[in-house]
Amino acid sequence: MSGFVTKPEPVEVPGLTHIHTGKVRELYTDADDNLVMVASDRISAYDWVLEPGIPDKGRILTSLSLWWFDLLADLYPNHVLSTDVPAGAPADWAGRTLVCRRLDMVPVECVARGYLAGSGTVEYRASGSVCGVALPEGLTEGSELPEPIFTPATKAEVGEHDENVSFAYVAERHGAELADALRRATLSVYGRARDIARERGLVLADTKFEFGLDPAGGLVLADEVLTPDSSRYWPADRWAPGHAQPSFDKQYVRDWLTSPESGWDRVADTPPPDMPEEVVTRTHEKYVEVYERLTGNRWA
Ligand code: Q0Z
Repeated sequence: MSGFVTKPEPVEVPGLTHIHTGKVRELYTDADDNLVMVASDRISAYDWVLEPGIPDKGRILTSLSLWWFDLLADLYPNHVLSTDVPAGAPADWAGRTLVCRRLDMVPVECVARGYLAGSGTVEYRASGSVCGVALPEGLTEGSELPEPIFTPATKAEVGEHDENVSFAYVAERHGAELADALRRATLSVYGRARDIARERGLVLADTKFEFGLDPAGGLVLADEVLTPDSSRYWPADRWAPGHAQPSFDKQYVRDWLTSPESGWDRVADTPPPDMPEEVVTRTHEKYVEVYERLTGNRWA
């Protein structure tokens, strides 16, 4: 178990009810029973939330999520109602707050993978398949898959990792029709995003979506979409199967944390030390870079 070095106290805002502190985001409800998602500058690595925050991270990820929601709107509707800062909330919530329609969430983490990485590689090496999807022989860490696959997971208890499940399990639990709709939605949104990212020099290796149901039963894209926190982006010009690919956003953090310089013992379950200024600065630059590469806009 791990988590926060010190769990942040949620900001109290009159008229809002705080309902959840995530690793890097806060969730509130408002008087209209809408949800208010507030992205912080917190960053996590190796399951720990580190100090200090990364300047602009909350606003960059919120901007990216909005940019993707717009690009995907012809495929699926999304839960965003407004980017207005609720009355009485701190001014620094601007740009990192999304007011969202409260949906009946489907409790399935809808993961699409176009490349083999991380837990997918571990499972493939042991069984030749990922979440029950059989894959050809000869793949290695970083390989592109013959076609993207849907690898659902179930949200774990606080502090635990999501658990990969088979498509058959999702169908059993939620019905074949919904399972099929989730798979189709996940793969169509991933395919669109992968192609757009690739044109901009980024490999979108995998990503996780969460869907809600609108009152009529249609799927609605919810949560955050296609941010570096919910997705693996790799620089395309450095992509080469056969070894772990550098993460676009967190590579400096991970490299420093696992180097002797940090003095941190990952195995001992002790909190990591504060990041040095240079790691924060270089990581900030990577978030700006992923934003600028994807959107073609300058960050500031
Ligand atoms: C999203 C989460 C966050 C911590 C619930 N539109 C929606 N309707 C109902 N529920 C949700 C949403 Cl987005 C919902 N989460 C994830 C977000 C902080 C956890 F900002 N939990």
